Amino acid sequence: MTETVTLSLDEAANLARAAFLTSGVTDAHADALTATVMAGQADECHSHGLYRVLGCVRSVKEGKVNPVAEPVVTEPAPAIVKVDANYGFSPLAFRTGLPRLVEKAKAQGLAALAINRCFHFSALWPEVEAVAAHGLAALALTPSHAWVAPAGGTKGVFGTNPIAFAWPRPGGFPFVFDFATSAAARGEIELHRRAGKQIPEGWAIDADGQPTTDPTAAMAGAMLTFGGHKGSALSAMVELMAGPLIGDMTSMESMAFDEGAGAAPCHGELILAFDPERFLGADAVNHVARAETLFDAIVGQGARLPSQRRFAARQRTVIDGVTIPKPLYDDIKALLG
Ligand code: NDP
Ligand code: PYC
Repeated sequence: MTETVTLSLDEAANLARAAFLTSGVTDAHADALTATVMAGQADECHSHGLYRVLGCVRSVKEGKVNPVAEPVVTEPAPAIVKVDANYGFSPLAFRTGLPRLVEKAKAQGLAALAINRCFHFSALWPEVEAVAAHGLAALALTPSHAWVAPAGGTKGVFGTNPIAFAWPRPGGFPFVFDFATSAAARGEIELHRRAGKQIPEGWAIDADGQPTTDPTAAMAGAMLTFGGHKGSALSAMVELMAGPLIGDMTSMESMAFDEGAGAAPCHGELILAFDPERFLGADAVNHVARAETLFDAIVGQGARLPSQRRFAARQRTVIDGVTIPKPLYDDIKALLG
């Protein structure tokens, strides 16, 4: 059994922020990075919580990430806001572009935020939730590195390419899902390796194209898509919509750009926002209420909504704090010197 360490949310955030600052990122980046990994950890998304501090700091030290990058906003079309992250991390770029995305969606019914040239390491649900907090529905897509074989193939082409969606609900948490189009996130395989555990069958093949449950062999081979050809096609869509459409790298190009450094993937992200009030006018309230009937029909038969586990964790960790493996705590502390 791995020893664990429990920290209050404040203690964990202070630790993360101090570790980020050792890499030379600006205060603005350190704040945005800390908020992102703390959101992940507080919701017990262990693959995208405090564990990501290590990869972010390494990515800066490898000389790939621009630690002082200042995001630059442009508006090439009435419904489009672009943020050039200038090879910095994505959370500050998202934070910078969000207000204009919301304004444009409310003005026109739908709008897109394209983030370019960003190093992306995070879960997408904090972003779609931030959009939904303004009463908007949101969809976010981003590629990563070419670790995932297309259905029927054996070599990495796609990234783990998450898709996240949020639907605002009156007076409560939004409806949110956020998943990799691979059978599991790469971070899950990395956590299994750190914990000395085998991965489930169906997640990956080894370098010879054979099924494997060994995380190290899986990382040297290729990951598999979820749902076979369906996940494969969705993954291709993510590549296209958050790559060529917005003038940014595919997962294959991002991996080549990395040159074996092992940094976070560098590419773009597409976030779409939809305003029910613009689609429906005065009827918006009635139609949004019908969505509640749908959710009732799901939970009414004992099924759960996606993100319900996360939201329960969010409420619990405010009181109980966050618990992480001691080796992870020690690795983060070691960054402080
Ligand atoms: P999971 O398979 O753990 O979860 C996917 C979604 O399904 C979540 O919304 C989850 O909600 C929900 N869910 C899980 N079990 C059930 C159930 N029984 N009934 C209903 N809903 C359920 O996620 P992944 O491993 O695919 O991805 C994890 C994270 O990794 C994501 O946040 C993603 O954004 C991130 N990621 C980021 C990448 C990047 O490039 N930046 C690349 C790949 C992944 P809940 O959380 O409540 O369990
Ligand atoms: O877990 O697959 C992943 C991932 C890739 C980039 C950030 N997270």
